[in-house]
Amino acid sequence: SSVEQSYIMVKPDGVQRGLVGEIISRFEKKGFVLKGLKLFQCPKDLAEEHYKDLKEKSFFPGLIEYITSGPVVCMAWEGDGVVASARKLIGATNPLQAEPGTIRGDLAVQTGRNVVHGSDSPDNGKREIDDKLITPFLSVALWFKEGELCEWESVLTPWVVE
Ligand code: DAT
Ligand code: MG
Repeated sequence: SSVEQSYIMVKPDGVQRGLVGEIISRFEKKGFVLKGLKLFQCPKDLAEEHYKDLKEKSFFPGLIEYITSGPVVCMAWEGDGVVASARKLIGATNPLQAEPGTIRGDLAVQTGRNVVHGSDSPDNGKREIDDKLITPFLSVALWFKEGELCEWESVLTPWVVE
């Protein structure tokens, strides 16, 4: 797909706390289109690759332990401007600084238990979901395998974008 996609993940605390439906609902209601969805136990090597830019941070071992501590819900959401918009819907990394109305602002209190991930750039969206546009013949995307994404059009799209 050539349209922008964001990798959104309900982290293990969000799954344990029963927030999966609530979090999915916010992206559905906004008008983005779900192209991939699965419950998944993240292995340690994938968690380390996903967060590789943070590997020198003191909190890195705790972050990896947290992300691998239980199942996560992996999602691919598509739409115009979805990456930046999803970051706004999610709110600031520290939930105490996240605005009310955002997912973290409404549902979380601590940076180390901030319930959800969202891609920070369109290129990272591709790296996390579907990187065939970067490397046409070799997919090395992190969270979804070949065949796990659905190519479909929502009948609502013409009512969301003109
Ligand atoms: P974000 O998830 O908002 O993109 P990030 O990419 O800077 O934030 O960090 C990834 C995750 O790492 C973040 O969601 C929670 C954890 N993290 C970041 N900074 C932290 C800190 N100072 N202490 C503990 N965990 C932290
Ligand atoms: Mg980030």
